[in-house]
Amino acid sequence: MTVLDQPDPQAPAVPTRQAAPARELTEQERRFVGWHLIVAIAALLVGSLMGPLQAFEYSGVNVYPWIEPIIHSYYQGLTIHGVLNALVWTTFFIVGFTNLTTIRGLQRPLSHPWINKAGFWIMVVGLLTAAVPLLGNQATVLYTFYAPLKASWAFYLGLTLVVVGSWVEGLGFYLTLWAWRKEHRGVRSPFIALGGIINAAMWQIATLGLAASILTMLLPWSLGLIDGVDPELSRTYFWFTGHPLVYFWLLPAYISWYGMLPHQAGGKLFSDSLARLSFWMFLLVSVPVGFHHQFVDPGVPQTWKWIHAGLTYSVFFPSTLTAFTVIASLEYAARKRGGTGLIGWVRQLPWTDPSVAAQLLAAILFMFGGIGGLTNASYNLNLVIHNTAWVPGHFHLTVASAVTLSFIGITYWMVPYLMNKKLWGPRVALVQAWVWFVGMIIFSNAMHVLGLLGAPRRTPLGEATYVPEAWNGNLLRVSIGGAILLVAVILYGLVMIRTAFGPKVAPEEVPAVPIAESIRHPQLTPVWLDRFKPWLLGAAVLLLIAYGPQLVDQILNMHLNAPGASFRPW
Ligand code: HAS
Repeated sequence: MTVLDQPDPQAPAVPTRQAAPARELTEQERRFVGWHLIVAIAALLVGSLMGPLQAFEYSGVNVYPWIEPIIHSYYQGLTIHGVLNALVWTTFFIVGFTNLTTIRGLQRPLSHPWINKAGFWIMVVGLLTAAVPLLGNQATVLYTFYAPLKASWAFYLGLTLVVVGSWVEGLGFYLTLWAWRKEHRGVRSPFIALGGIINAAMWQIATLGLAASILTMLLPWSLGLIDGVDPELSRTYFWFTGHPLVYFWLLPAYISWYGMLPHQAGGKLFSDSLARLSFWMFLLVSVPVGFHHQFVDPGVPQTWKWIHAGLTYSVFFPSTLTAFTVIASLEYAARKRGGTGLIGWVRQLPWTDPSVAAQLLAAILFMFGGIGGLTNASYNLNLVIHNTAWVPGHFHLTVASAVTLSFIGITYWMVPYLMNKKLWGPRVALVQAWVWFVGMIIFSNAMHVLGLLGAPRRTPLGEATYVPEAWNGNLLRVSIGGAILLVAVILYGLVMIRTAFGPKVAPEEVPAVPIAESIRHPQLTPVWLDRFKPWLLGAAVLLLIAYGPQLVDQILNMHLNAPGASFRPW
């Protein structure tokens, strides 16, 4: 027994932990969550096939002329890759996963399941609407769709519907939490449910920027109702949403790292209070940092860039808190399994479990992605790396590793759970996680180095005439990393498809949702870490201070004079 297992003599009396059997999801609920995952995984597999094409292009292997009837250019491939992987895979996975964490965390059905169903179908209609111009080369505007690049109206409408659908599902989550709280007065909300719902609330605040951009400018412009757009204002709106978007992706991985992975590793959550604190901090400071993506934009005064740079350092804090708490939880688990030594305990973690290994490898890569984020956030260092290959290097360690590899790890228990199946080829799944890890190290390291050497991002460098000798080795390493990642994607597809089409097993053979108990009873968590109001109020005030004056100024000085169509470069 470790010190942490001994009862705290100062602790107030708390209700004993419920011994009642856990309420797992019903068949119908599993099917509903499963539909989200089908769309998500299909988007990941298709989108990921586009990535290596760009990586190969870097070393001069240009496959686009061969696939011309389907994909017309490097830029169309890049747009499909970004939209499917960064927007569709993530959003559908996250909303599906939040359904699961809400239902399983609160141990009750959704209070208004029809609201969530309506939300899901709105998202699907939106996706199909956006897919038509995307595949038809009428929305080759990259995943950031900066004006004055102009897409078909259907692309903007489709994206709007996906966001609206996610809001509607969010409403379903709030109502369910509200119903649960009425039934459990004075009881702390279970962490995995609360975490998902904080993320949904942060997403709703964040996407106000996107809504303003599309509804007041991009959609009317693409429909010909207004003649032009204001590119600066549209970028400001975009990054109002764009930076918190990265935490919308990240927080479900954090739910798993805090609330599930410790259990999978054989231990407990080190601190329920710290886990909640980090989620509330994300709600507070995720949004008012968007100008760190606009350090070089001429229309934003320097003072505001400095303010957002400072706030960016505060959004660093909940992640360092996460590193501390999750590593402490893992150490606790490993020592229980006999681990010893300052870092020797790491060996005792269940590395042969593909779900655990994928998430650990994702978190290790995130340490490097996080350091890169710190570099990006420094106003002066950002001038060196902005718009270079460094930036995709950074986000392949974050969204494509910390997030995507974690989600992949989660699907290794979640898909069998939802479908009453056994995971096909656990060894193949384990190899898949390691192949991803190795491929990503090679790929992202080369991209970072290329960025420092001055290689621009979003450029078919294989075609460029100005490539200096010093870039060549790194361009080749990008292609090699891309090829290894392609193998990892194929292995993932194989495991998922074979699992989905494998035989059903008896319900008792299907592992339950892994939920980590916290070392201290959650009831000992301070009540202010369980309340939405103070944090929402704080977020609104901070947002008004950090964005209000600039938004008012940019709106009052708006110039709708960028015509758009003449800028189509494809
Ligand atoms: Fe970023 C650009 C700053 C995090 C994604 N970022 C991007 C873009 C994307 C992106 C997609 O300040 C490009 C957008 C575009 O297309 O233009 N980013 C940051 C900062 C952080 C950060 C300060 N980014 C993320 C995350 C992302 C993401 C997370 C996706 C999910 N980023 C920037 C800036 C730019 C930028 C500028 C603009 C660049 C430019 O000029 O264009 C921080 O939140 C990072 C904090 C992270 C840490 C790491 C903590 C480590 C943990 C792991 C613990 C390890 C464990 C494993 C548990 C402090 C939690 C233990 C293992 C055992 C075996 C024991």
